Amino acid sequence: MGFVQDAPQLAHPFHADRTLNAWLRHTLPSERLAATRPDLEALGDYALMAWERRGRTPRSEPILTQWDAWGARVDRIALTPAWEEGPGITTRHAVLAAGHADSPWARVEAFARVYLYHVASEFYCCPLAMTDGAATALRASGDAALIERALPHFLSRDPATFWLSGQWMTETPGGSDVGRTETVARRDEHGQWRLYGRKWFSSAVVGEAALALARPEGAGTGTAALALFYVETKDENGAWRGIAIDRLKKKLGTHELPTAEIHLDGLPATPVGPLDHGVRQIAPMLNVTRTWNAVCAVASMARAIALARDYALRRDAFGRRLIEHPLHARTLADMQADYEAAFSLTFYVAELLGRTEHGHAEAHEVALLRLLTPLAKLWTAKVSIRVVSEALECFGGAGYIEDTGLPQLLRDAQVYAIWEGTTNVLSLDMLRALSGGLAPLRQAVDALLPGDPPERAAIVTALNAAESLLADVAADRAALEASARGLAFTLARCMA
Ligand code: MFK
Ligand code: FAD
Repeated sequence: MGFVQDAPQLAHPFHADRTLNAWLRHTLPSERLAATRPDLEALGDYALMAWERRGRTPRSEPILTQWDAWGARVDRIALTPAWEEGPGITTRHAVLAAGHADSPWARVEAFARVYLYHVASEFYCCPLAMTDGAATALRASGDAALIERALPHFLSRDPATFWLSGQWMTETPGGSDVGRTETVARRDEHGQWRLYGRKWFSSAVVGEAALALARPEGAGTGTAALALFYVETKDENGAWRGIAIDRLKKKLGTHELPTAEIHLDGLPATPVGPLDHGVRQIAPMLNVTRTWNAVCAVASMARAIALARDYALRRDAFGRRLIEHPLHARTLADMQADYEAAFSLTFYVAELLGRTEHGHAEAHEVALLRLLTPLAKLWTAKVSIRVVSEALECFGGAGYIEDTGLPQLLRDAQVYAIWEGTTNVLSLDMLRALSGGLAPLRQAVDALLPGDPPERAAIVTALNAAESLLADVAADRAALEASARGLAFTLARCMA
């Protein structure tokens, strides 16, 4: 046999990640970092184990069995090994629960865990994100009975009592425009609300609960007439409660994630808040899942770059290691710069979220959080597709070959820009959040770049240009919307 290339080796995702470690040292008080470290180490170990296992084991996907041998409708979903391990690893290391601890650092400590766990989780982080979002939305609703019922499960540290929640918004007429929701909520003869309709993308169909948008019977059309409902998917015997799983979707990526099309036929439901303005009620969930999305997009970049960097130390071309070629080294450095900027923006949002939730944020920081959440989501999604694609090219032909595990990274990255609000929808959401102008961004730049560092002038110039563009198009809604994506990219780049 002739030459055989060494495979890239994954360095320990926690120990070897100088960006994460530097940020944690900079952000967390030392005693909190010391208390968090064992979970971060363990999640790094798990990520390493999962990557090595992936190289040895053929990939599997969830399988839906709709009928049993005797003709009964069962709708059973067999999950992949990483998903079977999900509840155990998640609860043991408080991947979700840590974010709800009583501390302004809670979100920082939780999102560091998410970042380390995400790629190994095979998108178990998708329902985790939605569960975190559901916990946040229920808390915000102030509904004591629902909080008491669901939060002990959502935030459980015991796999036996841990529940996942779905987020059922998208229907066939609209995923962005949820005002077109067709699912109807109707009271039965006992006064129990029940849901009837079809949810077109349900990614946590294996979850025990969900928050679902539906239109109370007789309510008007449009978004404001929607209500938000809490549902539990199975009865005490484990049978579906008025839910049929029509099929699992065949997707470009996220293959381990069971994303289902479902029909609801009398699913019992409890209103969350008043029987209208359901989108307003679910908004805290949207903002939390969008933050998870940004963290996971950054985690995908980190993984792709770590592998590409290692490979550059092992692969020879033209008499030298790849890393010794100035242009290849420059390519990797540019990817690293994009990733570090995306990381900084995302984890700054995590810091702001924790501070805001615990009443430690100043007024301009609350406005900043509202504005930076869609910007971080839309920006990191796009950068991650670009950086992961570039990382595949760093392997040459091997980057295109399935059993290297690399193509999956690119297929998976594509989803970050689509779900939880597409790039355009989030650019328009930025316009909603910008109604007070750029002042929160300018205050952040002043706080983050004290003195007169060289990058400050360029950022201020870009913000000035964005502000005058906004002023030019403010009176013309069509022009404003057409400019929204460009504006969002400019503002996100400035803040990153
Ligand atoms: C591993 C990675 C982890 C990530 C997990 C991801 C899992 C993926 C699962 C999904 O994809 S779940 C489905 C996600 N779907 C979306 O994100 C929907 C995208 N569409 C939008 O975001 C639209 O902008 C939206 C439906 C929210 C609103 O459309 P409308 O019909 O134009 O509503 P409108 O009247 O502008 O807003 C209704 C209210 O919500 C307003 O408040 P008021 O009633 O008080 O006036 C808005 O201000 C408020 N609102 C909207 N977005 C908000 C918000 N409030 C706070 N934050 C927001 N982001
Ligand atoms: P559309 O809303 O039809 O959008 C089509 C295009 O039009 C997009 O490019 C969009 O940016 C653009 N567009 C729409 N409105 C505007 C506008 N006003 N201005 C400019 N451009 C606009 N949903 C759930 O509810 N729960 C889930 O668990 C879930 N899981 C998912 C899992 C996967 C793998 C995927 C891919 C999707 C999942 N979704 C889920 C659905 C997802 O949230 C929607 O696909 C997404 O919100 C877009 O909605 P849509 O598909 O109807 O596209």
